[in-house]
Amino acid sequence: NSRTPLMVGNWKLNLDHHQAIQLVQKLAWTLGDAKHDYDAVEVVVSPSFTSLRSVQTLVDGDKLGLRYAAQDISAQEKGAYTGEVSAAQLSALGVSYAIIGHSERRQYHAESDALVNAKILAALGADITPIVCVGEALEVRQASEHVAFTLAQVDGALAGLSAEQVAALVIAYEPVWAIGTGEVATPEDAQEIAEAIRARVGELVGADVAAGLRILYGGSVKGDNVAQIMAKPDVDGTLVGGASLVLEQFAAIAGFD
Ligand code: G2H
Repeated sequence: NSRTPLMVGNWKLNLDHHQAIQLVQKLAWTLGDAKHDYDAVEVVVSPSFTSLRSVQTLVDGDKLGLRYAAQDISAQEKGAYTGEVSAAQLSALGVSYAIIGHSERRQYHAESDALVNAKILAALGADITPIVCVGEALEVRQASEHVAFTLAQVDGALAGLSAEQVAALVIAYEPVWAIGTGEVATPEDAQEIAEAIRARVGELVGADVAAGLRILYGGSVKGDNVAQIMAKPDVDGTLVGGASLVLEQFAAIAGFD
């Protein structure tokens, strides 16, 4: 099955590298004790850039089965881009995924669909799997324009990508009004958009790629709501913020089945 469930913990701007090592170590032990099958449910954590090297070196993800994601990635390859971190640099650290176009990047750093598109290409060029985030704000949902809005973001993010390139990425639907607010989109809301995204990807690059594409839901996912969300046919995983910082919560999410 090309759509192996994928659980991603997005730690956002939390934890220094000592704390990051501790949490990743405890998570690895907890999942190890539970005999977690990483081939059945992929588990990824996304610490700050400053912690990636530490977690990679001290808690060997390859041995454990855990994978790591960066929370962002530069669209640039190298050169005079102060503060940026490149795909090649992340790849050299053994980072497998990059979260791209998270709503917080779009909101606080004015990231456009065009920049998201460029970052996707940069990640793919270094064999890093993009986790491309899309989703609407509250006003958009209240105006019942959430499907059209989200699909326009998908179009912008995937513009010019080949079928092969789209097959190598993951899309995460995160309604902005459900992020960190305790408001969870209903499983039906998540399914509605995931299904629409899959259909749009089918139109863009073909039904085969769409059928194999992993689509995640993100927004106040917790141990006690993950099963209902995962039960939806077009939802293949979750992108978890707050609850991924709580060991018991994220371990429960990783073992949802
Ligand atoms: C959405 C999500 C993780 P939370 O941003 O990306 O965060 O689970 O805290 O709503």
